[in-house]
Amino acid sequence: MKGKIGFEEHMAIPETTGETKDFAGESANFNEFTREILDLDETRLKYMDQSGIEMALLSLNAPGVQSILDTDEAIEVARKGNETMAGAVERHPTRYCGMAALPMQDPVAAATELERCVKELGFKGAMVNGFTQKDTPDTAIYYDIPEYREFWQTVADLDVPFYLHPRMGLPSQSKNIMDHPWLRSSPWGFTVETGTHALRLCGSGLFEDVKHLKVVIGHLGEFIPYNLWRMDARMVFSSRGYRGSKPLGHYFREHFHVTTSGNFHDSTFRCALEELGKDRLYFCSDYPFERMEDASEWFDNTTVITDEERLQIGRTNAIELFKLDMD
Ligand code: GRE
Ligand code: ZN
Repeated sequence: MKGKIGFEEHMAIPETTGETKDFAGESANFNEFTREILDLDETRLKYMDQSGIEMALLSLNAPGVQSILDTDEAIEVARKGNETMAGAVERHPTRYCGMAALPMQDPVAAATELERCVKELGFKGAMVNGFTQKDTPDTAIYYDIPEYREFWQTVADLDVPFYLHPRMGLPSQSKNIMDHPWLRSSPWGFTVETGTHALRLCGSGLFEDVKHLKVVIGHLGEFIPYNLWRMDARMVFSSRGYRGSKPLGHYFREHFHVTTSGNFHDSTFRCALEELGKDRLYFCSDYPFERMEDASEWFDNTTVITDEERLQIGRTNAIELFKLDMD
């Protein structure tokens, strides 16, 4: 399919390539990977052309800004990442848009940077890589806490989607899997971490305090669609600490949007589609952690959807969600 739009399409700046090394080093040639994630011109555009991706909404790699302990440095790195994206958008306005990196260490600074990115740079949303560390390494701040309500109000006022992207959990929070490092990483831990954060948002009353928020998660919903029925069923008996006035599934269906990033598989897709409906699903690749070609080869050919639905999930849903100036 030509004309696809992807919005979990990562880039990096030299300041943020370091922590990605551990992941790329597991499988790929790190030098080649680094070249790909830093490149915003020929190579990336060539892969996009080859796989029928017309437009990529760029985002800074994980954990990126979220693992920087010093708040001033986080503000500076987010800004530099965003300026680098803005430069690429300027060079290739029909191929790229920006998703803001945000210094969540300081919710006011994060809101200010988002507003700057949307209003001055024309960015279409934000991508944040999970909880933030701050001041000391063993900190994990999640955004359901009251200190972030005003930040969320800014997101809602700007009316842009907020993409909650994975990162690895802290060692102190992963004691039960410390002797199995792969369980902390992308095969499992990323999803558990991000799914948990998404559920914290749902269960915190956030979506009642701040109306009209749109949150995006990738990897076909970080396990949540598969388990949504059971969670609501069990919470009839066990909902201590839950602060929503409606069932979990209500908030998830109302406020969350789900992408195919890094999860190119029919039966998982079928489940997400059945639970959420075609209006809530979107194509994304997760380049360069995945190959655009693999994402597209699967998406373009899966028989789970009709060609009409392919166009919707691969393109028009994203145009609507991000209010892109495209047909
Ligand atoms: C990602 O950003 O999506 C990612 C990583 C590391 C490994 C796999 C992966 O940051 O998908
Ligand atoms: Zn990703």
